[in-house]
Amino acid sequence: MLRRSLWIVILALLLAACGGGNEASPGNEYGSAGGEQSADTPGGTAATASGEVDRSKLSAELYFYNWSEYVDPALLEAFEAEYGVKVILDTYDSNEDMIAKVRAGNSGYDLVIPSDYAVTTLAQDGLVAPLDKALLPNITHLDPALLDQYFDQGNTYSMPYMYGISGIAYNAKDFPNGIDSWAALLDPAQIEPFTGRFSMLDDERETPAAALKWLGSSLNEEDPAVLQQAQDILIAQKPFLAAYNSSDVNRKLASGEYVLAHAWSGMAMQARNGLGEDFSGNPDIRFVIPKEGGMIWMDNISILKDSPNIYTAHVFIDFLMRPENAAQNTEYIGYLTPNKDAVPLLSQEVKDLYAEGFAPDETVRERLEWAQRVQGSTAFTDLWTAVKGE
Ligand code: SPD
Repeated sequence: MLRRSLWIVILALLLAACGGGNEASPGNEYGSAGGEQSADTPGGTAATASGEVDRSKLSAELYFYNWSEYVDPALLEAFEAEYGVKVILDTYDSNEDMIAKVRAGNSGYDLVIPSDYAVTTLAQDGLVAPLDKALLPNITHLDPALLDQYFDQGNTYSMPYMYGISGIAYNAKDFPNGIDSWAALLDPAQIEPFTGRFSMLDDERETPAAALKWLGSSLNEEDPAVLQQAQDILIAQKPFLAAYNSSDVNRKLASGEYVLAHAWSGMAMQARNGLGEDFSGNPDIRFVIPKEGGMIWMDNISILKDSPNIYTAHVFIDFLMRPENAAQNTEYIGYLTPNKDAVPLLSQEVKDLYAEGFAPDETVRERLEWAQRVQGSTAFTDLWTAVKGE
């Protein structure tokens, strides 16, 4: 009897030793067996609703594919310091570039940040993994009004990361009377004096949206005749344009190289305030949503279906949703946080800039529109290809 118990103890010790200790195992957080497991079947004690993390299941690395200049690097360091997981960041500047990379397969990324309509695309194409809400207890800090949106009802595949608006950033020294219309960027008579000193976003939904709004249309308009007009406007603008640019508009506005730009609100905020130790801001930068209206959008964090690190990816998302981390990130990148408990933690400086126009007030909200995606339609891709190829 005694001998049998001893064998059971020895067997248990051997099994525990084979199961591995608390060290992270590169490439696959579930150990050396190599098989992919979903967060729904985590194969052991999961992170619980109390926020406990099972460190034995963490991977050594996490590959994060994000928009450029869209996360405070100090937060990635803090995550590594707390959990021993190195976050490797790679960046893109448009949803379409990100989707193309992910669609090609074997991207190697665990996490991506698709905007609203791009979440739907990734979900419909089966490229993102369903989220395990039990591993995301900090979801309680998110503003319920920003959950359950049209592009991912039930937040099956995505958690809100940041949201923002698309309008015009400009230098008040060059435009002392301000700007109130897309004509400032699209009317040849108005842009001719600023030839080579302004940019438009390099984005197949954003830039047609500016032209459509100037025409008085919805930014989701797909009537071929209206789209042709928008295309003509953008082609007529090209000789005056410095560039289509979605990457370093912040720096170029801050330095004075651009006097005017089609910009995302946070990018304009960075031009005004600077970005960490990367560059200093310019106090003359302003941001406006033209009277004809503009886009409101939300970027979301999703886990790729073929991620080998699904558990660790959940831990990272939950870490970003801690109010203090969401506030730190928002302070750094200047967009708008969907984290209601982070808002009171923001500095007065950021709140003042929001009030000055870098965030929409009630009146501005009324002229904002979300981008919808018509499944199977290539209307905007076709328009953009024609404009860029001209
Ligand atoms: N540099 C980070 C920019 C993030 C902007 N994403 C918004 C896209 C909306 N169409």
